[in-house]
Amino acid sequence: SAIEGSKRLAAWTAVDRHVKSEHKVIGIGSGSTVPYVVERIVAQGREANKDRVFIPTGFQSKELIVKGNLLLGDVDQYPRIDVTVDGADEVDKDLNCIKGGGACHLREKVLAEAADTFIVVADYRKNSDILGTTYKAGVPIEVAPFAYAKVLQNLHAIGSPSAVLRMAQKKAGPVVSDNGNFIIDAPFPEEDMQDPYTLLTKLKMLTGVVEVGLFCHMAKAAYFGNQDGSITVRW
Ligand code: DER
Repeated sequence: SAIEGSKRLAAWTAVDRHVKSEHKVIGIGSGSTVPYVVERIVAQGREANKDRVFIPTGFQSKELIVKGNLLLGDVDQYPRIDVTVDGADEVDKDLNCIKGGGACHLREKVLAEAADTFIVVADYRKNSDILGTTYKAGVPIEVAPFAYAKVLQNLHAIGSPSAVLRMAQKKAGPVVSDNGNFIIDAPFPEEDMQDPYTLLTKLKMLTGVVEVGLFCHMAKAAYFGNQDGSITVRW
């Protein structure tokens, strides 16, 4: 499909440009675009990958690394990462991202911050001016299960009356992250989404919030595959 092709184009272009032979510790994100990232890294060959280590951002990410016969590493052992490549749910004109559609944004943000270079790869649906234009489910917020009702109450009071606990599709009850926490999806009006950093600081202060799916001032570049087979790069 055009969307899969655009994901692959974004991923392959980003890997070709940013995962070079001198890069040895590589953070691998989560979602449906990063499989093309791993595919392209594997295609660099055994020689290029033999002295590299790959750090996952969750169970799905770990499986990609293992299935790619790449060496799995832990962020405890490799706190400094050369480059992290990850997807996003939406990217604005200043490269701020909504992330967490896959409920993986806590570990993703740790590896994005730990990397010298953090690169976002996405299909054309994610390329926006203002966050919230295309990704309408709201800001993903990872919360301690004990506190979720209180966080929901506070979100309703500070401008997200439609904030909801993310319920699982193929499991009774809420989505549970790889860290054993719940996810709340909190839609905010456009004026809040125009200043994602201010919103991020407000949300992080809510007691019980573990991490917020707003990645501000973190991405060095974003690669978007377009419907017509071209590529858009923003930095
Ligand atoms: O949860 C995330 O942030 C993931 O990176 C994910 O949302 C990316 O989306 P994708 O499946 O469209 O790559």
